[in-house]
Amino acid sequence: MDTAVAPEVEAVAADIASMETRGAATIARAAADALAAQARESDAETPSEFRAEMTAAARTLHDTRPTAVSLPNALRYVFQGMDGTTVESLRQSAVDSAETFCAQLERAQTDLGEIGANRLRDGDTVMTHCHSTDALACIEAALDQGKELSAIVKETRPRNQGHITAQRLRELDVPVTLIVDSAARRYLDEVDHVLVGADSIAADGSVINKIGTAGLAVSARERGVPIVTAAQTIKLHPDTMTGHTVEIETRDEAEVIDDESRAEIGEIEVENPAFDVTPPRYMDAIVTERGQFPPESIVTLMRELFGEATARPWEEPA
Ligand code: RUB
Repeated sequence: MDTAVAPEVEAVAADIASMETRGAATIARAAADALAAQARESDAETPSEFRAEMTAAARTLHDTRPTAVSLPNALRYVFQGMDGTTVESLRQSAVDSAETFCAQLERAQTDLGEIGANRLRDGDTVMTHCHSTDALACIEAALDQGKELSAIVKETRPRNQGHITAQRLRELDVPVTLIVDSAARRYLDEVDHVLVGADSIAADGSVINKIGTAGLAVSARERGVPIVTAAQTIKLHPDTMTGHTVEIETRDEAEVIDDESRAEIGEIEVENPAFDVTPPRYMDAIVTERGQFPPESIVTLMRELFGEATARPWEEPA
């Protein structure tokens, strides 16, 4: 039997898959909102029908992009709060749970920003990679504290999310220098901090973020420039506590090279991994809304937050 998935869920899933909606925190919010829409729009007649619809919606959202754990963590959160013996009570609790999740998400980013801002001093220059709302929250909080900052922004091929960062920073009146990714090492001598976000953080403290982060971290360490990951706790990947690895998304080859240029070159392989893994030894700190952690100690926070429970509501039998 095909279980009804609300058109809004299908639309949100399509936007996440196409990266119209992108960035781990934004994806998490969109997924929670979509589950709330599913709950509101459901015309299920029995609690089990309602749960089956919610599971189908969760699966549709879950199967869009594999690397950012904020997505399954958002789904888990909404399902944990969904409780009741009638369709109405299930509906209301799911909607409430999604709303609480989104409110917490916003608060976490603000709190994290204030903690991250403490690392930045007046007059500092920050290098960024990709576009991370968590990283930007740290810069924004530092500006609110009256500090003046400037930024060197890596364009972040192939999708150029650095352009979004540059635009946001200009809206905040921060002077921006845009560079190509391969110029990063040269400009590291001119920066005081490297600030990146995360899609997932593994139990050993590895940071999974936009491709290019790992190379940047190695270069930053070699140049003696501190590099920090700004990541809300929804980026902590519970499955990695039991030995699972984080799946790295591979995207369309056409993001790397257009068909015409490719044909001119001749027969080549093209690969387009979207994320990479920065080992904990190359990262100075992970800043969360719960404080700043040396990467190797993040597992203590993960145990506290998740215990051993890693429910997978999108896999429940419908
Ligand atoms: C986005 C990316 C960002 C993290 C953190 O990749 O790698 O650094 O998602 O973002 P993509 P945020 O553009 O492929 O989604 O701090 O906003 O959650």
